[in-house]
Amino acid sequence: MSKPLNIGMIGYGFMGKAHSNAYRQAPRLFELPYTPVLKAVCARNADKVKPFADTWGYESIETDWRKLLERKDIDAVDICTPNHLHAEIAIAAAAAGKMVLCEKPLAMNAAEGVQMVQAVEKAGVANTVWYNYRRIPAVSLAKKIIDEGKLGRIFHYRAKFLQDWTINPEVPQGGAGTWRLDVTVAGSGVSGDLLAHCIDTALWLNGRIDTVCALTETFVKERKHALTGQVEKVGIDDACTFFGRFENGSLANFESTRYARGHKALYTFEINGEKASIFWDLHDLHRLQYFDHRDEGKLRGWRSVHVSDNSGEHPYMDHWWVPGLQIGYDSSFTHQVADFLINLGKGQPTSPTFREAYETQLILDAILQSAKTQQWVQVAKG
Ligand code: SOE
Repeated sequence: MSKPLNIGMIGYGFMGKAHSNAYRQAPRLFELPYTPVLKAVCARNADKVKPFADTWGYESIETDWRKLLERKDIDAVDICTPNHLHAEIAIAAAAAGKMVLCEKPLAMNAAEGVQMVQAVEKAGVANTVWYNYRRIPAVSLAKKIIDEGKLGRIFHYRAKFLQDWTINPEVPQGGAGTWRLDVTVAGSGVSGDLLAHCIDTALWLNGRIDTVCALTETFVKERKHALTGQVEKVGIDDACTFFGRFENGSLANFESTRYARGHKALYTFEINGEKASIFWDLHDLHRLQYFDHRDEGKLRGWRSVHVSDNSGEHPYMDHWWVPGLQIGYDSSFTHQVADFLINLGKGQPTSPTFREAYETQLILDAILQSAKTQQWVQVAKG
């Protein structure tokens, strides 16, 4: 018998929608020891949050997150707010004995991140950070292939996350939808927003990054602030490129920008090993490209694996349709809910935990420090 797990979600933007959809989908597709119950959604504006609650079937609304944390009928708090509120809410939620699921990036910086780790570990509450791309089946398959040793020694890890939605200088900073451009709310620019995903996947697939050397640029130096109406200095990084070295000796080459005209969410990674290479592209997310040097010479070439086999060979796909029919971006969140609840049933953590996501914060801090000082920086040990 599946037991109810009462969710209290804070925030209702793009991620609120993605997570709510996942809570609805997961128990219908997976056999779970707990069933998410959408108890309450919280946001400051009741008029705005009420239609959201009705659409997704939340039983109630709150307009003060502290009230939500006081409620005895909430088991798990899902933080979908802008980044500057993650730490305060997560620390209070853990102290109130709630499980915490936090949107990425974990925190504004590593100093905040470590306090969040300490809070959930002290309280002994289940926790996870929504680095959803790990759970795209093709990416999960990449992990399986690497862990099986198919690539052999890894030489290169190359990742990019390219967008183009802030090229227009008229795009404001601050406010709903554009808070990602306000450094006091987002903490950083593309590094915390986009590179954070690339780093999380890389840590999972290829291990710890030891040293980094980064370059950042803010192409539009001033923007109108949506809340104050004033033209203000822009404090975020619009673009960030970094090199580095993984602990396993392989070289890191990462780039993210919101100024790559024509690219909306081009997240790609390529890993080159001694025996084989893999390549993945978010715009073609159900495919994993694989090259194996051990193949017979005359047939050797890149294979495009359509990750849709439902016999158990392809991660998660036995819960979906018949072979050949693909699934999308939204499913990565559904998989995270399913994994979280299955692990909860077994008393096991769900990766990335706050502690694991803190590693990403340490790298982000090192990147920004390197860009500022124009020096190579050793990543602090977590
Ligand atoms: C930014 O545009 C954004 O929505 C990120 O905040 C998400 O984390 C990423 O998955 C897609 O792009």
